[in-house]
Amino acid sequence: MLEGCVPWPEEFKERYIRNGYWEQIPLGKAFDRLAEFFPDREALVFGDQRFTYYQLKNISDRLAVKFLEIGLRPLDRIVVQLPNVPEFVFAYFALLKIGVIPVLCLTAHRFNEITYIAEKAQAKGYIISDYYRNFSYLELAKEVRDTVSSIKYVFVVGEESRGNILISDLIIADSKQSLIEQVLDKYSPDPFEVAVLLLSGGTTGLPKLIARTHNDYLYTAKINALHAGLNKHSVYLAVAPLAHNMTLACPGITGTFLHGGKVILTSSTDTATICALTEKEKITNLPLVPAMVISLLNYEMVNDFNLSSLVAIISGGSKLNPEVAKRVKPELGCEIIQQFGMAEGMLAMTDIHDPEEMKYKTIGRPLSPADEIKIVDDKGIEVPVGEIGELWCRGPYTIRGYYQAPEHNAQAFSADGFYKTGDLVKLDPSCGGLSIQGRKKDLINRGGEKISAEGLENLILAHPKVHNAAVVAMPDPVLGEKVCAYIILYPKQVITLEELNNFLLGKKIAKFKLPERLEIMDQFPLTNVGKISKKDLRFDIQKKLESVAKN
Ligand code: OOB
Repeated sequence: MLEGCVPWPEEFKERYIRNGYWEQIPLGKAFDRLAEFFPDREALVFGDQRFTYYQLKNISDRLAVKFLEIGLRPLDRIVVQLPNVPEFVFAYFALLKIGVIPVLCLTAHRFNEITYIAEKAQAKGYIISDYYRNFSYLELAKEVRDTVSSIKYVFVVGEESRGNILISDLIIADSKQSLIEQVLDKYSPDPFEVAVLLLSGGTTGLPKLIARTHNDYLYTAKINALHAGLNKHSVYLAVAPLAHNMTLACPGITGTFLHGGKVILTSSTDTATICALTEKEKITNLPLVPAMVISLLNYEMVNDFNLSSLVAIISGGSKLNPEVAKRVKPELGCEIIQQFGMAEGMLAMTDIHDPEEMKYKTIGRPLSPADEIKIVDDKGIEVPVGEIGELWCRGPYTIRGYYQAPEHNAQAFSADGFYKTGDLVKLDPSCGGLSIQGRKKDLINRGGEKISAEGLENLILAHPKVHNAAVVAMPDPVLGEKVCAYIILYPKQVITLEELNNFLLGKKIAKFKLPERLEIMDQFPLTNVGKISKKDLRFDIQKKLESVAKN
C-alpha cells in the first residue's frame, strides 16, 4: 500500500473479503463492466452535452492512455480542482484506471490550502479549469507550481492553456481500442491500493488527507446506492461539489453508474436551477445539504415546476432539523432520507420504510452489517444505551489512519482501530436510530462546509492588532452554523469585520472560512482549567442573536 497509509490488519482484510464486502475489483473495472452491459444508455448529462456509457468509457480510456504517455505512473498523486463538469468525470475515471491517485480539492480552495495539500501529497500534477466563477485558476496554478516543486504537469479544462496541457487535446481518438485495452490491462491497479485521496473536514489547522482504497470505496458506493434504492432508472443530480465524498460515492456518481443510472451535473446550487433541471431531466434522486433543502422548501416559485419525478431527497453533511424533514413529503411529494457521513468512511442513513419518528429525528443506522460502532464517554468507556457519547467506528470502509499523520493518528484512532469521530450521538433504544447531539471536535459546520477553528484562529492571530482569538459557531436558520470570531485587541487598537476579512483574504484562503461576525472582548471567559471557554462564547453569541430577533 502507498507509503504513509495505515492498512487494515490482516484478519480484518480476510474477513471483509470472505464476507463479500471487498470484491477485489478496481473502481475503473467496475465502471467498465457497466459500460459493457449498458453501452447505449445515457450516463452523463451537462447542459446540452450528453454522454452514453460507451462514450464515457471510451473517453476515459483514451485520456488514461494519454496520461500514461505524458509520464504519469501508478501511485503518482494528482491534485484535481475542478467544478462539476464532464471533464471531472473523464479525468477521475481515467486516473482510477491507471492507478494514479486523484487528490480531490474544492474549487473554493486557494493558494494556502492547495500548496499545503499538493506538498503533503507530493503531487506530480494539478488539474484545473482555466476560469471559474470569475477566478483565474491559471494564475493560481502558476503560483502553486512556483512553490511546490513536485508538480511537473498542469492540465487545464477550458480553452486557455498558458503553456499547460489542455485536457481537450488529450481526448482525441488516435489509437485503436484494442491497443488501449492492452495498455490499460497492464496498468490496472491492485484493488487493495489507494484509489483516491479525500480531504478531512479537519479539526487540525490544515486538512488531513484520507486514503480510500478501490475495495473500500467501491463498497461505499454500492452499499449507499443499495440503501438509497438506486437502479437503472435512477436519475441523480450531482449538485454539491463532485470532489466531496457525498457526491462522488455516497451514493454519488459512482453509485449511480454502478447501477446503470444517469447522472446530471450542474455547477450551480441555485434553487431555480435545481427545480428546472429536476423538471427537464426527471431527476429521481436529489442529494442536498440541509441549507439547500430549506431553500427548496421556501422557494416561492417551487409550485411552478413539475417535480413529480423526485423519489427521494438525500440530506447530508450537517444536521437536518426534524421540523424541516417533516415538510418534505407533504410539500415536495417525495421521501426524505437523512444521511450522516464523513470522508473518513462510516455512514448512517435512514430508510424510506423507517417509522416517521426515526425518519425525521435520527440519522438512521450504520449502512453495513460490518460497521462496528461504540458510543463512549471522555475516558473511552461505552455509555449506557440512550445516553449521549462520542461516536467511534470501524469497519470495511472506515480508514485506520490518516495519510502520513502518525502523531495525529495516535489521538484520532483508538488502539484497536476505531476512528473517533468527534460527533456526539445518542442511540434511541426504541427504534435503533442514532441522533446527533452535538460535537466534541472544534470545527464550524457552515451548511456542510467544515471549517477548522484552530486553522482560522492561527490566521487571525497573525493580524498585528490581534492579541488573542477564538472562533465559534453561531446559529443560522439556513446554514445551521456560521463563523463568529471573538478577539482581544492590543491596547488602543480598533478593527472592523471588513478589515479582518480583507487581511484573511490576503492569506489566500477559501472564502467560505471568513467570519461573518466579529465580537471584541477585553478578556475571554475561561474554563476551570484556564482554557478559553468556547461553550460560554457560543452561549454569548446565541443570546445576542436571540435578543436581536426578539426586538
Ligand atoms: C460529510 O463528510 P465530511 O467529511 O465533510 O464531514 C463529516 C462530518 C461528520 O463527522 C459530522 O460532524 C458532520 O460532518 N455531518 C453531519 C451529518 N453529516 C455529516 N452532522 C449532522 N448530521 C448529518 N447528517 O459531511 C458527508 C460525507 C458523506 C456523505 C454525507 C456527508
